[in-house]
Amino acid sequence: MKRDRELLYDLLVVRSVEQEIARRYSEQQMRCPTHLCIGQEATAVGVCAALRPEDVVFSGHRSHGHYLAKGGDLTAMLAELYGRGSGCSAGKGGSMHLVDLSVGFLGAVPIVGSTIPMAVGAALGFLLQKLPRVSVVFFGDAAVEEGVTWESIDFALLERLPVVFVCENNLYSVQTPLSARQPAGRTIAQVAAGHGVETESVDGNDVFAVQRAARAAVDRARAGGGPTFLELATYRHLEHVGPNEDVSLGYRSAEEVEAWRARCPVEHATRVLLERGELDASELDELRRRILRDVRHALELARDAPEAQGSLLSDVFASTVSPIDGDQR
Ligand SMILES: Cc1ncc(C[n+]2csc(CCOP(=O)(O)OP(=O)(O)O)c2C)c(N)n1
Ligand SMILES: [Mg+2]
Repeated sequence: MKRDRELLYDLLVVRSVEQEIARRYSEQQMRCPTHLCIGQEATAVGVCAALRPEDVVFSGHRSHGHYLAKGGDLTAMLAELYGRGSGCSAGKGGSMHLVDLSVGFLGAVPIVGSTIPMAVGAALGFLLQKLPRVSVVFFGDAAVEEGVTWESIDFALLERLPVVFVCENNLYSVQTPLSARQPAGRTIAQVAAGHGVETESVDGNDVFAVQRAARAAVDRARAGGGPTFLELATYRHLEHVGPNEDVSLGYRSAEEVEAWRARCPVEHATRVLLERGELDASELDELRRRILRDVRHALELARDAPEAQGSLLSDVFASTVSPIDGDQR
């Protein structure tokens, strides 16, 4: 568990990193599609705060917050976005293929739903090896429309695996709202509970509530109580992919975006700590300045690092396949 001040610090870091990426993106030096998590930071920070270093985390296409909250190396992440050899995937994966094995961030994969069975596999490994470790997977509301999600949950239930399924429900899959994808009058949490998995719905923009719910789920998993499904209600402020606002596209209203911006997770945590007198305005300014300086320093290191070298076929399982004769194995 982290103290409330530490949670705020982590939120400020993730927000600052995302804002700086957004600011630099138009320079055209980061050449990978980039899904920012501005507006959703509390899910990553709250859940990861409930974990031990030896626990593991999986994620999908919108993974910066998850990677950073688990302790992933910032410069290596930014170098990955810049396609540098020092990137966490050697500059060949980009924003959607983050990994930092040293802190248990076992990986992000952009195929929707694909890391859910991987997280279940890691949890099975922990059970078989009798290791008191927990596996967590973050996914969006679109992943509950993939069959593999429910197959994975069924198996996790059957084997009472130490895994926590974290659904970040931001109401949209790209530009399609849940209401156009799911039958009316049924929530994701109800579908999960219908499968028999312990389920909790939480305000995903309240980092304190997220940490509490995650802690209960993680403790249960570690104690042999099996999996939990957390549905965290949240909202992305910017476009699905890229650094821009997108109200002009017309798939969501300005009023809706405004209403969720008013529930910003970073502002919420800031307000709570200021009101409690655990932080004052000048400390906050100083904290923000220090974080921004460190983030900009990391960005410069990443940007100025040498470009990725070597073959695209190195570091992949299929490295024995010739690019000319694909049948040769
Ligand atoms: C299996 C699969 N189908 C389609 C896509 C294309 N795609 C990329 S992101 C995305 C939407 C994902 O929405 P959600 O899971 O709710 O996450 P969010 O982007 O809202 O964070 C889709 C359909 C994909 N990557 N993988
Ligand atoms: Mg979504």
